[in-house]
Amino acid sequence: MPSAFNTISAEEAVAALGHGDTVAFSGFTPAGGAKAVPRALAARARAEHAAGREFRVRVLTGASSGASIDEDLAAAGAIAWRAPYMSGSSLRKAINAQEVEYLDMHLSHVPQNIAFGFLGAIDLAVVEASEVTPDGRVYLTTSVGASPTYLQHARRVVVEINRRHSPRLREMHDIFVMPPPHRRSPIQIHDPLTRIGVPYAVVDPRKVVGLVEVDETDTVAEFAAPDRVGNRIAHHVAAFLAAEKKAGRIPEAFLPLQAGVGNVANSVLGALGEHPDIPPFAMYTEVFQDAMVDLMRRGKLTGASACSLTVTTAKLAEIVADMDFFAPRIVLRSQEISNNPGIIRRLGVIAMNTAVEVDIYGNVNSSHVFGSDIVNGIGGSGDFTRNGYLTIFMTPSIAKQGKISCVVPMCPHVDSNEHSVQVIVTEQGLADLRGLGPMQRARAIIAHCAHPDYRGYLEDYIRTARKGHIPHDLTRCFELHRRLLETGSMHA
Ligand code: 0RQ
Repeated sequence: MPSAFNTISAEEAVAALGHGDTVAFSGFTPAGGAKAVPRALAARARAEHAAGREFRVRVLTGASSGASIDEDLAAAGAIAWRAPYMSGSSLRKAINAQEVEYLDMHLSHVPQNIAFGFLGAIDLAVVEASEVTPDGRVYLTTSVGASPTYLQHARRVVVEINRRHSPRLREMHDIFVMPPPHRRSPIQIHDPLTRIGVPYAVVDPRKVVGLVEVDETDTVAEFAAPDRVGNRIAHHVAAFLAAEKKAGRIPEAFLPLQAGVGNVANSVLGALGEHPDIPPFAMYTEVFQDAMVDLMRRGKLTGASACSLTVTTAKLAEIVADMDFFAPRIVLRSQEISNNPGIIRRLGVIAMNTAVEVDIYGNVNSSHVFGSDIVNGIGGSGDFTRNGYLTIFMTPSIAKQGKISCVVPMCPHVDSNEHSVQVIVTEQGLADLRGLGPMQRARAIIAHCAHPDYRGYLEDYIRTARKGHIPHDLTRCFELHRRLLETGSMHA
């Protein structure tokens, strides 16, 4: 069928953009991200800079992005402002050098903040799809993210039609855009696989300035093979959840799991899959990742709700080749729904995320080294941690060959606080903080999670700290961090 829209080049797609404009790209992780247009935008920025003209744009995505945004566009000096999450090394450097303003947000908040103009107007949305119909149905690819909202609110829209992706991916999509408050009814999701929407996002066809033809895979990196530390953490988590079930605090049918991205989360899923006392389970999570494909095939993972299919090219090919099996078992939703606090609370999700460091009272830093240098961002970890039934944070007890203790007296930046964090796990062991006051938490975290090299220091800290509900010594609470800055190690 001939398309109702013009095919344009990626260069034409960015020709009308001006300095200071806001561009919203599809993509949640590299999955389903716009590819050709951000590269053309990087080239345009380089040309403008070479001609001595200022040219930087404000950039939104669903979450992190593929290389063409957080690497190429950032390296071209084309980004002035970025939200809501990122994970590229070029962009990280520019943010920490204060060359780019970065707004680190709970991912579930993005669509509403856009709809109500908290983040300003969107001049152009660039969204990857497998098809757009003349009446404006946009069939997205490997992620939903915030694309339905970007399509709705952008002044102009370019659709990257990516021929590489199977049109059958739409069978997994369940797209529902929440009406504004005060006209919201309860969201009728009672099971991770409940569907409440339609398989397409909607755009006003009059806003579509053109289609850009693309034929490229997502660039999702392979996971490293699980290492000893990851395996120990995974073992502790699996044993804990099995014991919770035995104690009747998790029902026989189990509860849906959420797992953050990364090697540790991948190892934990693998360990849960192997554990004889963990029954088949479902996931209500943000990112569908590689380990979940095998778990699903083995019947250990019965179904998953997510916002993106962040899988390697080989795994995606496996899924697409067997859509009759996978499509009924995977639902891809917008981030407003995949990370929705009300649904997470209702379903009783077990949230498992990774920390940069934790403190002895149970506060978690997921995002800023020394309290100042961004690593990636809070991502969806806060959405799930604040609202989960059981909320678990995992981290190795030490980093950089032991020069850093990941258990410290006070986190210099807090993403998830002592009121939300219930369990902390390192390769040393697991601290169950439920029901414990601050001193009890400190003793449990030091005894079970801190590395033996740092336990003495932390015990001394609570012994000598100023008494109070939460004992602290304001002259020493960042002593480990100061040592690290001054000498390159937290060791005395
Ligand atoms: O540095 O890369 O130079 O070796 O920090 O550490 O151990 O490789 O950690 O890749 O599992 O990521 C929290 C960043 C962990 C991630 C974080 C150094 C360490 C290394 C990375 P090198 P690891 P991982 C939903 C969930 C927030 C978002 C989230 C994250 C580097 O999990 O971004 O949870 N989470 N989203 O050596 C200084 C410390 C350190 C340290 C480690 N205490 N001080 N440096 N490092 N601990 C998903 C989405 O929202 C999409």
